[in-house]
Amino acid sequence: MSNIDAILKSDIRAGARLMRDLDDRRPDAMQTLKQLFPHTGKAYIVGITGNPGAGKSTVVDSLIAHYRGKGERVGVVCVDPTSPFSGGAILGDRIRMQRHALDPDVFIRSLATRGHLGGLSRSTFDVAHVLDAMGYTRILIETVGVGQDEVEVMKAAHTTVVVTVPGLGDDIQAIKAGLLEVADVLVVNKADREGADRTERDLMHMLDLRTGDRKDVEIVRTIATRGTAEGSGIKELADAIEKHRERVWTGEGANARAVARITAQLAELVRAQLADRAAKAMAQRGGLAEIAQSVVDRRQDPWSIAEELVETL
Ligand SMILES: Nc1nc2c(ncn2[C@@H]2O[C@H](COP(=O)(O)OP(=O)(O)OP(=O)(O)O)[C@@H](O)[C@H]2O)c(=O)[nH]1
Ligand SMILES: [Mg+2]
Repeated sequence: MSNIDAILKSDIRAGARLMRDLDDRRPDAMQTLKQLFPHTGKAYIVGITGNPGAGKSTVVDSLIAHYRGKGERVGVVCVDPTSPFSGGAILGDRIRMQRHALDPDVFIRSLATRGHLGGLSRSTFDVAHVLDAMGYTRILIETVGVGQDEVEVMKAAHTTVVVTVPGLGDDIQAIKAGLLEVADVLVVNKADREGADRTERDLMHMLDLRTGDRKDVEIVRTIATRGTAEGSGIKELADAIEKHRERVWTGEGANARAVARITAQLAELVRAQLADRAAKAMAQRGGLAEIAQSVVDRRQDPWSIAEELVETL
């Protein structure tokens, strides 16, 4: 059986191997990915982002249970860009989702920043396509929403869920700045804690300030630690995601939205490839330290050097 066939038949080992090889940017892996592309496009991708510790992994874990209950096959990408020593956090994500580890219809893949410099969203994009080709019809991407990189990662998603918690206070302002802009569904998790009302009101107020289609955002309260049990809010969250899907990804306007999404992804791929080339070119000339010295000594100006370096690409 060829590698392509194995992946289309959802062979776990073949899928995991391809993802590893893609990490290493192996040309044969890239070739396989390209050949898989015609077999993709069936998965619905949900991004889950929010503050560190908001309960994203717990929400993901409960959503996995929900979708499995409906017979869907679920792929998960956990992105942990915050820490270069990411073993801990990724381990935490894994432990939180461990009850699904033995389910062959759940595939969990973790991505760390290491080896993905500037290319985190590209790696997420690649992995999502492999999962899609493997027949995982529901893909969940978890990422901490702290920087631009993570916002870029969310461009791979059809629906973006932003997870907040009660009592963040000023942090709500931080959410407002970046994350609220990308939210299609807002979650107030840890609703078993005090202050969920207030948080919901604050969020609603912020949403009121938004314009156009970005206004149409549902707020859902969850207690993710209760799994799919009645009152956990997970079913309501899944419903809100489906509503967004219907509103945006079916009927009129869906194609324009798809074109906009791919346009953003293409731009990101081009940026990532150029960054790769630049990194290689700089490594070949033994880094920039020597040239930097000439700038320190005012023998050369930094703009000309940057231009020259780009010319060599
Ligand atoms: N009380 C309460 N605790 C929760 C709830 N959901 C998650 N937690 C707890 O919050 C802590 C963090 O949960 P995670 O799911 O790891 O949060 P996260 O956002 O994935 O964290 P990072 O990936 O490290 O940013 C854990 O101790 C969870 O058990 C909830 O609904 N209520
Ligand atoms: Mg997590």
